[in-house]
Amino acid sequence: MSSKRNRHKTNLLLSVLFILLVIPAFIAFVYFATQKMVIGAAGSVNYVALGDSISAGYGLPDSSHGWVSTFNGNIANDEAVSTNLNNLAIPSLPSSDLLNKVKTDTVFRSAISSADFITIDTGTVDWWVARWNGCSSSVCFDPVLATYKSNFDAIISEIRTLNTKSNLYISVMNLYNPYVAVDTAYPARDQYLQLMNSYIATRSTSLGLGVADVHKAFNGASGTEDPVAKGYIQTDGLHPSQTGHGVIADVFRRVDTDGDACTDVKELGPDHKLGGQRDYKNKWDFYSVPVPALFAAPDPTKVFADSAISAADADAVYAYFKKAAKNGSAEYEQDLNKNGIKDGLEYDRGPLPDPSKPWLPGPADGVIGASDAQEAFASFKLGDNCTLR
Ligand SMILES: [Ca+2]
Ligand SMILES: [Ca+2]
Ligand SMILES: [Ca+2]
Ligand SMILES: [Ca+2]
Repeated sequence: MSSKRNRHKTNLLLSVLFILLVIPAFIAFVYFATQKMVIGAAGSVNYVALGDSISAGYGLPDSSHGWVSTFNGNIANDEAVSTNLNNLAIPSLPSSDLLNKVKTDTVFRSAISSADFITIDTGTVDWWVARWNGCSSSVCFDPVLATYKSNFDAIISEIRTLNTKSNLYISVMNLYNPYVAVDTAYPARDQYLQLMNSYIATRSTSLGLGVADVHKAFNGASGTEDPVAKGYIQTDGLHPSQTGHGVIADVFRRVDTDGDACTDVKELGPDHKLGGQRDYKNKWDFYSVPVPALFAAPDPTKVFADSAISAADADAVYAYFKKAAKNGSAEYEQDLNKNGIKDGLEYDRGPLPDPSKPWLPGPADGVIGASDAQEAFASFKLGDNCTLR
């Protein structure tokens, strides 16, 4: 009898244990598995590369090591997402042919319509063909430039018609000049290349595109540096070498359109802790400030906001609050780090536009209050950091 009672007791105990431990564990397992699936689905990014031989990786020992593949890996790494790369670049494709592809090719149109990231390199072939034909003056370059401008606008317009996602990101590579050292007798060639680049810069600003300033990386800020001498060009004298491809990928990766120390790629990501869930066209949505407070810095000309938010950022904001800094006050109006931005604006933010997103400060409201310091401190506590790793 006693053994029967014991068995009964054991069974009862096992049932209780089952209810208390196994069922909740199973529910938790199902819950987290579902969450993971949801995050995985949201974290997948479609990247489409449009362009010519530069994006196609022409002439490389292994074209899968071109800048497009590297940049695709950068997106995955920087945003902690999975990516689907569709490289549709075609060697020798001038801008007119790219426009035609975008307008009529079903493969292109389908890929564009579901893209999250699009990179474009176009114009090099237009310019190169004119040069190859011996063009060295405005007579033959003017029509090339006019056609390019019109194609550029039409390509972007068609892409935006096909894909109306609010977070579609398009970044455009400008043109480098591989012949800068050999074309010194024909200045019009470089002048027109730079006119094409000016157009890319102007239109990209008004259309909200990122610009990868490859020209600056290859030809320097002066435009006169020789990329061949830097080892960026293959022996054909035109296409980027493996080193050159690495440089191009890095330029695309580091594009920071609004200049808030978080890259466009980072800001577009799904995780605010990595710098994501932000706007790459809003300079004030990452609460990093110059540290220490500029008015207290031994050499303020060397102090700028960086890509990490620490307790010291909140301290610096608080220091401006203690100075009662506001529109019109000395500390607010001066520009001690000489970056062309009133120091007060660099520390000032407004109330959170969306309290469910405490990492997204509101625009400056003219007063650096204790609440500003609290917002900065909240961002620090959340651990937001957009540093590239
Ligand atoms: Ca940025
Ligand atoms: Ca931003
Ligand atoms: Ca300043
Ligand atoms: Ca404020």
